[in-house]
Parts: sequence; C-alpha cells; structure tokens
Amino acid sequence: MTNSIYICGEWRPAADGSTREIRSPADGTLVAVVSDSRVEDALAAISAARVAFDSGIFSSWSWSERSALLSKVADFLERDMEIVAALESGDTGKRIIEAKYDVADVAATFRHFAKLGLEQGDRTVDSGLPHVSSRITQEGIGVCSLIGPWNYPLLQIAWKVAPALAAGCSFVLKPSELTPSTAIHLMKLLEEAGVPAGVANLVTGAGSIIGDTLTSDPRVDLVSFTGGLPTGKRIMIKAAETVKRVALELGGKNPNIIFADADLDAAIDFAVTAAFLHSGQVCSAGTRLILERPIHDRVVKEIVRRAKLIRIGAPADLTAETGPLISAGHLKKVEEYLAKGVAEGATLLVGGARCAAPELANGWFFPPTVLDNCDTTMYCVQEESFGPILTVEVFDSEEEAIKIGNDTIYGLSGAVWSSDIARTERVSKALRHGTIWINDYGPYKPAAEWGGFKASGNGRELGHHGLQEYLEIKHIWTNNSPSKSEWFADGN
Ligand code: TXE
Repeated sequence: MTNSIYICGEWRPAADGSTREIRSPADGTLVAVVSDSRVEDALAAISAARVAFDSGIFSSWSWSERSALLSKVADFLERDMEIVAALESGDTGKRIIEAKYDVADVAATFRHFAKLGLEQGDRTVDSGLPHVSSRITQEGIGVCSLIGPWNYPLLQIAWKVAPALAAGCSFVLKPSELTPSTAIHLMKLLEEAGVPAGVANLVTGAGSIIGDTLTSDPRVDLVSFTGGLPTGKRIMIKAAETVKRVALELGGKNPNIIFADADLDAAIDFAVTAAFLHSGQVCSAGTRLILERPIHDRVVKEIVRRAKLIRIGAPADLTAETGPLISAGHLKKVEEYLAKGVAEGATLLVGGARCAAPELANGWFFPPTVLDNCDTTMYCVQEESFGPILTVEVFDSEEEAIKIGNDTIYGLSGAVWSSDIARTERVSKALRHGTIWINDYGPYKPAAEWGGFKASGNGRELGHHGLQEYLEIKHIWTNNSPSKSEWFADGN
C-alpha cells in the first residue's frame, strides 16, 4: 500500500513518493510496499493532530462516548481476527496462532480502557470555605507521538492508542518500519468506528528519518515509546527541549531465579518458554536463568535437551513452535552477542549458529542457545540480545540470588521459584523489577500495570496508570460569592 500515510482522514503517499519494501523474515518474500514518510509528512501529521485536539472535535466527547468507541474497535478487531493475524504474521514471521493470541490481547486492551474510561470522573476537595467549590478534573494531555517496536507490533501500539483515545487525545502513530501492516489496518478500524478526522494519524517509515521530528516538535505534548535503550535515551533528550511528558518501555534483562525446593518440572518447563518464546524477541523474556547450585546440573541438562526439541519454522509450517528473528541486522546482532559471550568465557551448550536446514536458508532463523558458566561481569549477562540466548548463573544463598537478580541496569520483570512462600515474598519484594512472577513466568493482564524500574523505562502502560499517562490534571476553584481579598490596601 504505497498510500499508507494517514493524515486528517486521508490516505496519501510520502511527500516525495518514497516507498519501503516489507519482506518476510521467514523467507525474504515481498509482503508489502509502504510509504516511507519524510519529515514533511511527520510535520503534516502533527499539524492535523494539533488542530483536531485544539478544536475539541474529540477531546470534548464524554468519557462514556469515548468508551463506546473503544468497545467498537474491540468488536472490529475480533471480527477481523483472521485478516489482522495474517498481516502480523506476514511482517514478523511469527506463527498465525501466536498472531491470533496477540490480536485477542489487542482487543482485550481496548476493552480494558473502555471500562476504565467509564470509571473516570471529577473529584471534589474540601475548599474550607462555604462559598467555594474546589474540584479536580482530568483531561487529555493533547497531541501524542506514539512510537512502536517490531516484536509485538499491534499489541505494543494498542497499549498506547487505546488509552490515548480513552483520554480524548489526538495522536501521530509511527509503527516500526519493519512491521507497519497491522497499524495500517488499525487506522481503518478507527475510521470505521467513528474517530473524527485528524484525531488518529499514521506515518509509516524510519525513526532515523522522522523520529526527531515526532519527539521534538513543540506541538507534541507527550511521547510514548517502546523500543531499544539507545533510542529511548535519545527521545528523552529530544523531548526535554520542550519539557514533554515521556513514557518509555525499553526492554529488560530479566532474572528467572530457581531455588532447589521449587517444583522443578514446572520451573524447567517455564524456563524454556521464558527464554525461547518468539525466539527470545520479548522484552520480558527470561534470558537470565539463576539457579541454586545443587540443582544446576539437573536443570541445565534438561533445558538443553528441551532446547534441542524446539521446532523452528516459517508461519506456513504448521509443526513449527517458533519462528525467525526479525531481520538480517538483528540476526547479526545476536550472532555478535553470542561470540562476545563465548569470548568472555561462557560455555556454549546448545545452539549457537544460524539454522542450516535448506528450508530455513532464506530466513533469519537462529536456534535456542544456552550459555553456561556466566556471571554478572559478562556482556552477555548485562546486555539485551533480544534473541533466543539463555545465560546461566548460580547462587549459594537467598541474599546472593537477590544480589545477582538486581545486578543489571534494567528492571522490567523477573521470576522466583520456590515452595517456601515466605521466601518467595521476601525475594519478590527485594527484586527491583516492574513485574515479578512467583512460581510462574510470563502472564500479564490489561488491568495490571506494565513497565520498568531503572533503565527499563519510565511510566507504566496498562492498568490504571496506563491511562494516567495520557491525562493532565486540572484544579478548578469556583468562588460562588466573590468579595475583595483586602490583602493590599486599596487606598480608599
Ligand atoms: O529498536 P529501535 P531496534 C531492543 C532490542 C533490540 C534493540 C534494537 O534489544 O535488539 O532494541 O532494536 C523507532 N526517534 N528492543 O533497532 O531503534 C523505530 O523506527 C524516534 C526492545 O529495532 O529502538 C521503531 O519504530 N523513534 C523492545 C522504534 O523506534 C525512533 C522492542 C523501535 O526501534 C528513532 C524492540 C528516533 N531517533 C527492540 N530511531 C522492547 N522494549 O520490547 C528509531 N526509532
């Protein structure tokens, strides 16, 4: 779709006609050709969003009207499940079934914010004066730049679009240049649901070209971004010039701590899923396995056995359990990361080289890989690979497990496995990560906040706070019986 830029209710090409090919990471086939936005396009989208917001065309809708709109979008997503899942699978190479789970989660996100919107209302505070009413209202923050990643393209965008709409904001959405197809479809659904022209705008294209415009333009009030740490830091700096609100989700280096008294069958099974689901391209992936020393050999042996069994393939392969990495560039990054780990002294137990099978030769496939004998001084333990690489560390005491689990600049998520409930409570409290799973790994709920401590970002998505990000708070003081203050003498 070479007219994939959507501004003020109209589809258009890039200002200079530039286009970008989207190719399947599974076999390199052409999936789509989309507009490659220029700075002029980003500026036009921001203008449209600003005019729409300031006109009140949508921001003046009541909470319940906007909630009804979000419910409609959820209905449409469920109606278009097959279409949207196929688009997502085409861009990302993930299995159709996984893409369908994602679309269901996207619909659930819209429903969550629809419900939350209905719970909003003004709050009165005691003014201390009988003739004065004092109330706190909340209103949409304004124009939002919403920038998404490629691993869960539509879901990560939905975590931003749904609360922005619930709050009455206008926005410019920029999906990852690698995975724009579902964002394009979403705009069609928003239009069908009745979002007024100019409220929802889409620019497809590269952050390197339009990112700085979206994050520094003075007409933008908030930037919400999910992606890599270096880009997140740059966005904060750009946004600082006009003191925009910034919400960042920048990934994690998530500890999965297993004590010897845990249910090891369950812990091992979840450790495999935590590390290798979606080939490790998950911000909350359990990439750091931290084992109590006595169980190290047993757990590692079993994980290596299980890793070898994981079937890798393209979406068309119905026996496949996981798919490719997103791009050639990302594959190279994962390979370099692994080489560094081995050079630092980690022991490669399984995986470690690009998949050689002829049917995978045209895609970016990398097998589940386990690095043993790791410690927190190593690059592979500290830095995100965003690939299917699991590092293994050991500990001898609860204190050491906590220390290792917190020894990272990131703080997105982590897990603790033990049959000692008092211990799991102590450890979960001591871990400095935004989500902690006890005897589990991975579930999340739209009603529960999601986000990170430390360099994993700031702000929260989902839950109640996921809506607060998009709201400004206003105190309205009404004097129903004005009289002179008499602070200064009036000379009469
Ligand atoms: O991310 P980028 P990349 C991590 C993961 C991965 C690394 C790099 O470790 O290997 O980031 O991935 C847009 N201003 N995560 O290079 O560049 C870009 O167009 C504004 C974790 O793909 O951060 C895309 O839309 N935007 C993560 C988005 O930022 C800019 C998920 C993400 O791209 C921009 C993905 C700029 N200057 C990767 N430059 C998670 N938290 O889940 C680029 N972009």
